[in-house]
Amino acid sequence: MIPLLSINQFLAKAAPEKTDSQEQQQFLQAASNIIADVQKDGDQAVRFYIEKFDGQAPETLLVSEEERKAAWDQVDDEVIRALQRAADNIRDFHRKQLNNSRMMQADGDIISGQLYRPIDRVGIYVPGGTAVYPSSVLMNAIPAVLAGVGEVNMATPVKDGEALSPILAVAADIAGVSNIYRVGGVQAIAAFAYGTESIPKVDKIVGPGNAYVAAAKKLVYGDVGIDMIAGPSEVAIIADESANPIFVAADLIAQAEHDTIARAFLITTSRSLVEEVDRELVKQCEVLPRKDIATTALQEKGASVVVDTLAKAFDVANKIAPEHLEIQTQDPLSYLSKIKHAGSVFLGHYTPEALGDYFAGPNHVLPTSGTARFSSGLSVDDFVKKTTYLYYTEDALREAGDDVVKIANQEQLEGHGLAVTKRLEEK
Ligand code: HSO
Ligand code: ZN
Repeated sequence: MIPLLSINQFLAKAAPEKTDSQEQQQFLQAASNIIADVQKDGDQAVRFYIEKFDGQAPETLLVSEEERKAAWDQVDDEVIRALQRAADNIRDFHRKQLNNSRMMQADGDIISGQLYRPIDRVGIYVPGGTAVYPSSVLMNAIPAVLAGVGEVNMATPVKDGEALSPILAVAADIAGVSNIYRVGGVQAIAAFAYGTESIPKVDKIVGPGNAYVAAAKKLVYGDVGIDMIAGPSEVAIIADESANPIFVAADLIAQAEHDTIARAFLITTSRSLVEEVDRELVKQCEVLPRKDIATTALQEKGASVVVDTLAKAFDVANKIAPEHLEIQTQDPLSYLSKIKHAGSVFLGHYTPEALGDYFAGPNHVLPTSGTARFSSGLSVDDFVKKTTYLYYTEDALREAGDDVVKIANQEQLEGHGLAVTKRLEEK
């Protein structure tokens, strides 16, 4: 079910998909027209595009307090408790990422340091469509709230002006979301980027979305901050002969069921495991509600490869820089030092990615398509800015003055040098 490839074929298949530039241009063009309209006509344009893409526009874009309260009665109590426990774990993990403002140097004559300050307002985009992901609400909003963001706004589409999915409303409450707006797609990104009569302009937009949303985020970047441009979700599993084929297959499927373009890779030192996993994939897919999606993804986007040693397996995984990396081997913790590029890592036979997707604490908004080579998953750092500061006494400036003037002269910026010498000549 999942093709077994040579190392070179495997690396070629696992390489980030080339963005077909013509297709990309179409997404960008469509997004840019909508953005221009929302910038010009505000709510009126937002409503026009909601009607065009999602059917009837809701009476009010903002979800009322009453509707948010009512949602709690429509969600099973046990589900609410599971979400609360997940939120507690996510909060505990992300709280430890918080940095304090600090002084770097304080010797009397010179004081310097760094302030950490939260972003004032953020917009969290939560996709609609076939799947509703309350876990993504928790993952995006909790780090923002912990970082001290003043206003966490959320936008999500609804079909035909209907009520918001109650579980998204409950997750938003648990996470501490301030306002929820019933709008999706490019029009939501544009509204967050430039503001409309009813939707506030934010300073940063985070959260995944489809190709149009990704194009819109690219276009508004600069006027607002964005977190990342997310591609199809991926997992790479490194497994040795100790791995259980049932577990390996289950985790490949958990990835593949996301989307027909989701990518699931197996890198193993055991040829017999490949065969056993493949048999399991067929068996487990058979009874899966999203069987068609998972099967397509496994066959078309998935791959397995057999390598001689685990060292080679890590080489291959580091080249892919996967969003998720699972290590289903003996003594998994001993391999931490071998990991160079990966979004998030799951160690051992009893740590499925699903644990991290929903519950354990680390974030599930992660760099895809090889971007783990240079970027990281969502964290509280995405919601704070660092401001440096400096204080010099006259004596300290005298000490540094000559050097500053020399560099200023090299840059032919005499005014810079004068800003120093004028002060030192005064007396
Ligand atoms: N695996 C997805 C996150 C997710 N899974 C949400 C289930 N719900 C991307 O990391
Ligand atoms: Zn998932």
